[in-house]
Amino acid sequence: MLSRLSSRNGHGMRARYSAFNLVRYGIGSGEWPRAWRDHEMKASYDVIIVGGGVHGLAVAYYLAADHGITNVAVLDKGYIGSGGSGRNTAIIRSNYLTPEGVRFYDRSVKLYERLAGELNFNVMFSQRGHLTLAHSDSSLRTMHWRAEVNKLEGIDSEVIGPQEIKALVPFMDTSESTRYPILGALYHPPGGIIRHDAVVWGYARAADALGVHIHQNTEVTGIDVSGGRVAGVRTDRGSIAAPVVVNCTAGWSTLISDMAGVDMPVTTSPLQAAVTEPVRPFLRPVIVSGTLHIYVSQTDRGELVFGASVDPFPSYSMRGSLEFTEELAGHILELMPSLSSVRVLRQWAGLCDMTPDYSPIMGVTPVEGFYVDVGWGTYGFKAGPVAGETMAQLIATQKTPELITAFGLERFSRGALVGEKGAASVGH
Ligand code: PYC
Repeated sequence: MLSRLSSRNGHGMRARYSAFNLVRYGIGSGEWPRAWRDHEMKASYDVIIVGGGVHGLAVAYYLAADHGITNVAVLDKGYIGSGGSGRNTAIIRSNYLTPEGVRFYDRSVKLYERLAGELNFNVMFSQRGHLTLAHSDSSLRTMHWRAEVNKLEGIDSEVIGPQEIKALVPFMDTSESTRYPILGALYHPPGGIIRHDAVVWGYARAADALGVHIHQNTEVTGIDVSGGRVAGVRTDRGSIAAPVVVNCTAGWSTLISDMAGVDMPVTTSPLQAAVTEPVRPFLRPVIVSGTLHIYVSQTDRGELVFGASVDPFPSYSMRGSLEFTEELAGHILELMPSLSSVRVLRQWAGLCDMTPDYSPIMGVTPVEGFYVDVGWGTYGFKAGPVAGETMAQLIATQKTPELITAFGLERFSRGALVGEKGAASVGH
């Protein structure tokens, strides 16, 4: 496996990276080759992908690996992974509420499970379990609902009680004397955390090795449409022709779609997160409390990664705020008073493109050749692989894969929403 980069559907190729290289470049005096290269921008490509996060890079990778479509450019106005892919809290799970959501995110978990081997890149996927706490009868009811839908779809999820929670997280106060006693939790053993930048770099390296061009610091300023068909994009480095353009942006998805004349029912709000100094490993599962508006996990380096609610206003700001830190600390200490002397090191925000039903918008648009993979709200990173795989299949075959038929843009005019708010880890 070490010397194979990808063997999906026979489009595999030899990797430039192998165990031999580890000795040659790690111990010897050779220089490690660049993981992905800079290229001259061509005048035309078969497919242009706007957005160099996990979604855009995954679409490029699966186009090349699964379908042999390699004349592909990925454009990012910054560096790859500098948007939502580098700003999320890297939680992976498939314990959703709707059958459509469960099936879709389960495929992503399966792809993530084999990603390190497939890309020959350690993405550090740690399936340490995921607990969504219930502090009220109504949230316990939703946990039971999710558990039943999950089980029907073959997903490992069940509702457990305070004693079982205590066995999984011994330091947590599960007594009845707290302000918000824990009544139970949805326990999802396959859930966990991953190293988000490694996923971005792994897809970028694999896509590059298969012939994809990655153009960083290349901002799309316009999209050319002629006779109802997409014709190409304009960028701050010149124009590029292409019969297929895919909008894989987060935060700017409405602005990019507007350039093609396609309206998106999306509003954009920041979601803040924070990380502490490293402490001894003491927390194995990911813990989410909707009532307390927090989620927390401990990384392999020992840092605690926290998040809370989406900021209650639309904005493109990606800065942290004192209000957030204050509220976060208050809520964390309700749940884990012993963390009172742990210091927060950094905080930041990512942009969440919220749709009316909290499900994504994926597939074709009224402009022929213009595709969207947007509207991910607070669920985007975990969907990267399955979004890449299904969008690549749609572009290559012109047939919408079963897994994403429910997520088309036209569902808003049909009133066929896929309500996924009940599966949020994040307060809204
Ligand atoms: O859906 O698991 C989730 C999540 C955590 C943080 C943001 N979204």
